[in-house]
Amino acid sequence: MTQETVRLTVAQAVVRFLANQWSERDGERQKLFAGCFGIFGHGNVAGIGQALLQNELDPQDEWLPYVLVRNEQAMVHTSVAYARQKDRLQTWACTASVGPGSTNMLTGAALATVNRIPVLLLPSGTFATRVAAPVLQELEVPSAGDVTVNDAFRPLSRFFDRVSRPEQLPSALLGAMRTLTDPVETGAVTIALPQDVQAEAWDWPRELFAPRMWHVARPPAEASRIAAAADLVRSARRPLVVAGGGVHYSGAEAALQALCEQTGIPVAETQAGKGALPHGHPQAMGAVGSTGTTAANRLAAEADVVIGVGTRWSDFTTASRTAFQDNGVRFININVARFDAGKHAGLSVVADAREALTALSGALEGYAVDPAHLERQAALWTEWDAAVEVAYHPPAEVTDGLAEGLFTQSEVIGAVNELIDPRDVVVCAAGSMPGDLHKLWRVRDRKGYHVEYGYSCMGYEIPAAIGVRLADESRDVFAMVGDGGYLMMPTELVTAVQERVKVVVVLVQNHGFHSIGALSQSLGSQRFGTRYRYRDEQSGRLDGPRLPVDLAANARSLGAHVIEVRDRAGLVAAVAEAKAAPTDGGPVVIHVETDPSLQSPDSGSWWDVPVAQVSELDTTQVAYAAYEERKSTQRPLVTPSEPPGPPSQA
Ligand SMILES: Cc1ncc(C[n+]2csc(CCOP(=O)(O)OP(=O)(O)O)c2C)c(N)n1
Ligand SMILES: [Mg+2]
Repeated sequence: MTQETVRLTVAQAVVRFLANQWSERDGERQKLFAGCFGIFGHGNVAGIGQALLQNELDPQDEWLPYVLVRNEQAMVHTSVAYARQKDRLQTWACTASVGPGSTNMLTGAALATVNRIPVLLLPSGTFATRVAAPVLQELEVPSAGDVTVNDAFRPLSRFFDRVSRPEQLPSALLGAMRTLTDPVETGAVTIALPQDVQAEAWDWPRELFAPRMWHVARPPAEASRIAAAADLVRSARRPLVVAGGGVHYSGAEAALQALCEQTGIPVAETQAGKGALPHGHPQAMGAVGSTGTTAANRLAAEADVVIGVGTRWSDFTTASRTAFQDNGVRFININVARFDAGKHAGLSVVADAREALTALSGALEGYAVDPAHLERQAALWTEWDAAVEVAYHPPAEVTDGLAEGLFTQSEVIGAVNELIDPRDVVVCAAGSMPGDLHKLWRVRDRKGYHVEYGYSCMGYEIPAAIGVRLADESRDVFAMVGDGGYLMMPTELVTAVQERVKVVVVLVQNHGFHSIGALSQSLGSQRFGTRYRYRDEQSGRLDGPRLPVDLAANARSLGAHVIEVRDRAGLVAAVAEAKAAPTDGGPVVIHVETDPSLQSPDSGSWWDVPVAQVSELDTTQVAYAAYEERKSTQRPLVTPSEPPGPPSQA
């Protein structure tokens, strides 16, 4: 019997295939792709573009909605944010033109892979046949005829393929879907599609387009690993859980809460893990590490056993390996990825977080921390939370010192936190705000906190807010963005206008890079090159007057509804107005000015950034001395978590 085939171009086959992919976990099913973002140019306009048009006019079986964006990097951010909000069960495809359109996606690819969030990238390539080479935007490598700019995606992608012949497409597509839906492997997935191949026709087996379900696994832990982990916890006097993003992606919040309530073990949170326990839970100690709370960092410094759950142990989490100061501190790493589970010489429990935490609760029956430890947690938290309250509501002696119309950043964070709904989502990525949010934001819903701090990419905020909103229209989304971050990527406000997506952007104007300025100063570099100023005619340096930049007018010109805050009553009114804005009314921008000299409360933690070892500047020499002192507190974190014991008898 001859096989039934269907004649389509490669691009038509890609679109039809993607529209028919589904994911499933715990019996819940959803489309794997909500749609396709893109910008057309040569390469995709007549390939994927033609296929998307045909699909929109006559979706045949399934529709893959197309959304035009303004910047290719941004569309990857939007897809990542969407996928994160959907616990990695659903994402978008991104199509871009040959050359710069495609390489604009590289930063987004790196961000997706670093954060382990699925996104499908479809860069276009120059002619596979090379008959007209070099075409516009073609990279010519004299020593290697088959290299294109798209090879730059290889190290950034968890799966990469280039379809140079139509016959290669099915295996490329299946490999891409497998990677996107694998909790261990997921990240940026790239299928490079040369422009001629996109438009080439082929007879495809009809079953290629049959609806396909991709099961997202929950691998359980080996029983012996749970037993070993439980033994180690039982030996601990001062255990601590560090909850990472894996707690959220696995939906393990309730399992974590049950474990902590049963045992009294306190929980500290990474950026991606924040909100693992709701604010106010007795075991919730908040942020840990360089941007941590005094409570979590004190417990971390003293901990003898640390249970990392779904964390990649970034330097911000470990305060560059100074957070854990107990000499014999040992780690248990619950992680679906063996790579992460092996870090810090930990006892590795390779498993889905929810499965492993549930099993660990069972194995820890009868175990609880000392009641004195519970009291200590409560006292430490009360002390920190009082500091947050003051930061949210600065006393008159602080506010009186501020110039007219200026706020502290903590005050702005506090106002937004207190005035929005518990289910609303805060979005952020770079600048001084992520650290402040990590410390200060009170999370009241498991999906209420979305700070991208794996790649900490300026410009993520606005496109990401759109992604979060598209993923869940029942929540308002508040993107907190600095003036530096805003200037990197205001463009997607236009996309939000086009799609009538309600996102609220809180644009914090402080005339430059407060974060890097403070970092520079602490390293002895005198805030060099971090302020937005005119170049002074006399000094020749960037220390002239402030620039006459009006970001409120800029946002307004892009079609956003802009509210400019001028006083305290105005701040409250602005948030209320944004909340009340129509759900399909497009973006709202709240423009507020802050005085960056007033910092948020600090836990005295550290982040390792090298200082010049020799310098003519006094400031750098002083900073280097301080640096060496801090360096001496770094720990290698190599204590074996499992002593070998005697050899087994044969
Ligand atoms: C794309 C990108 N470029 C550079 C950096 C390094 N960086 C981190 S924060 C920052 C300044 C951010 O300025 P702004 O958004 O105004 O926030 P503020 O520091 O003033 O709070 C820079 C340049 C980065 N994280 N991302
Ligand atoms: Mg700034």
